[in-house]
Amino acid sequence: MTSRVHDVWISNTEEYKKNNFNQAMPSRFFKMMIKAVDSNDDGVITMDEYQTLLKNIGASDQMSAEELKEIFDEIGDSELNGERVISVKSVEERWSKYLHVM
Ligand SMILES: [Ca+2]
Repeated sequence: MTSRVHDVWISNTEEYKKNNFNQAMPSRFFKMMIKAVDSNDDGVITMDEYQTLLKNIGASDQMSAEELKEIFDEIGDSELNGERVISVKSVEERWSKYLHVM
């Protein structure tokens, strides 16, 4: 969990928080972020969903499709329709300490 793509992921998220939820409680932000990225609320994050989030926050130029795939290959922990996806549960466990929210 120390790769460059992971750092990009974290900095994107921090940027998103700063721009959109600067006043929000960290735990509230975290819930909002999960809700924003898992847009169909099925408990897993797909590459499409994450790409959509990047677009929505104007950060789609910060991460190439290759880097995104790298992230999902590295930290994806389950599969959906043959595609590597990240479960919301693992995001909660892994990122809470990076984002200092729990
Ligand atoms: Ca989803």
